[in-house]
Amino acid sequence: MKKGLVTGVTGQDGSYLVELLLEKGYQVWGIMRRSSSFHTGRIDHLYKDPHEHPRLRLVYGDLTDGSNLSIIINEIEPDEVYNLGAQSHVRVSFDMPIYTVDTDALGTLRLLEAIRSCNKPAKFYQASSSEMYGKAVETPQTEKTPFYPRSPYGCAKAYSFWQTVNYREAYGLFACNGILFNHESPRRGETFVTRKITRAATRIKLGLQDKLYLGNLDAKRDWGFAGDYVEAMWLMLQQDKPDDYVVATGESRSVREFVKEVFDYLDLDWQKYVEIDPRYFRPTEVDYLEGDASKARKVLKWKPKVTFGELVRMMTDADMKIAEQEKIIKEHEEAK
Ligand code: NAP
Ligand code: G4F
Repeated sequence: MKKGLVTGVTGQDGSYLVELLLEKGYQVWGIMRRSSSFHTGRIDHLYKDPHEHPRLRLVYGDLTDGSNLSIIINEIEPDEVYNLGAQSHVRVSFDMPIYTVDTDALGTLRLLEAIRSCNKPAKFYQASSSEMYGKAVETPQTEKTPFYPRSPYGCAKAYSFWQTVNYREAYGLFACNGILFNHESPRRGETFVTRKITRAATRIKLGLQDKLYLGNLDAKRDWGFAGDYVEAMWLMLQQDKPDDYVVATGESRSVREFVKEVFDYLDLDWQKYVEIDPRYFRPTEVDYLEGDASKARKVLKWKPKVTFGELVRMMTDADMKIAEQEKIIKEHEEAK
């Protein structure tokens, strides 16, 4: 039975990837940070019943703690390591640059060192990001497009990208970068713009909220579905040779278009509810991302399945269910 180890297991992608690896018959270990509150909501359905999923184990660890990563890797001797753990919020990386670099850049290096010094070095997947293209020098972006990162997060990811390439070339590690463009889902963190919009719009529809405050509506992103993208991660590690791949839909839309699509779906006029709050502007913005995933299509035989419209409806429907529950609780409390 193949052994997979996933950092960032409690995050959006971690939860979809673990589902995929379990489906494929892997024994899976997830590295989880210690927290003072529960943060396993995205994977509770996978590990709460150990009889149903005896092949998922969670261990405590942190990308800032190299000795802990070495111990975990040496004990488990995984076949495949997926490094999804990160301080993944671009705006927050301006507030916490040192922590972001420690986790997202040095954390990758710590993991690569732990793998290199293991008796049986695992195949390695690095969660690289389209944020590395930043002030993009060409459109669409491919594996050959030079990087121009625009945030501490983007710089940290560019560092990890090159360390991954260098460990492949210097030590012969089977190490791959997935350069993933934005991917969303009902499990997306609520402070990323898509989920912020679907949460707010559904609450507005049910009278639970009056306004939605956003930053730059002109930024354009290539948005896909997270469930599709984790399949590309897995495929990269099943190839004969390690390599780097762009994973994207090839379609780009502005934040304004995403807002309109969601509000239209709910039969609401977005202009009545959306206001601009400069707090959400970034010191340097990434204006326009659009990926060319031709290489992934050709070599991995991967393509996205969920369309933009389907993604919007999937997220809005899921958040409507949450808003309905919130409304019931509110009415119950008001009746007391
Ligand atoms: P996410 O939902 O924010 O999940 C991040 C995960 O990393 C969480 O499990 C988090 O744990 C964990 N983590 C944070 N700091 C850590 C640390 N110091 N040590 C160990 N774990 C830590 O992010 P995502 O959307 O799933 O993204 C997965 C990866 O892909 C990230 O590396 C992200 O940068 C990258 N990426 C994402 C996208 C996208 O559009 N989603 C695109 C390109 C690349 P807690 O639950 O404890 O916070
Ligand atoms: O949803 P976002 O915060 O995602 P961003 O910055 O593109 O980063 C995400 O995708 C990257 C891949 O390219 C990942 F590597 C990264 O980990 C993360 O998953 O913001 C998208 C756009 C930005 O241009 C931002 O300025 O939306 C704009 N925006 C406008 N108003 C807002 C808001 N973003 C957020 N988070 N909140 C707002 O109120």
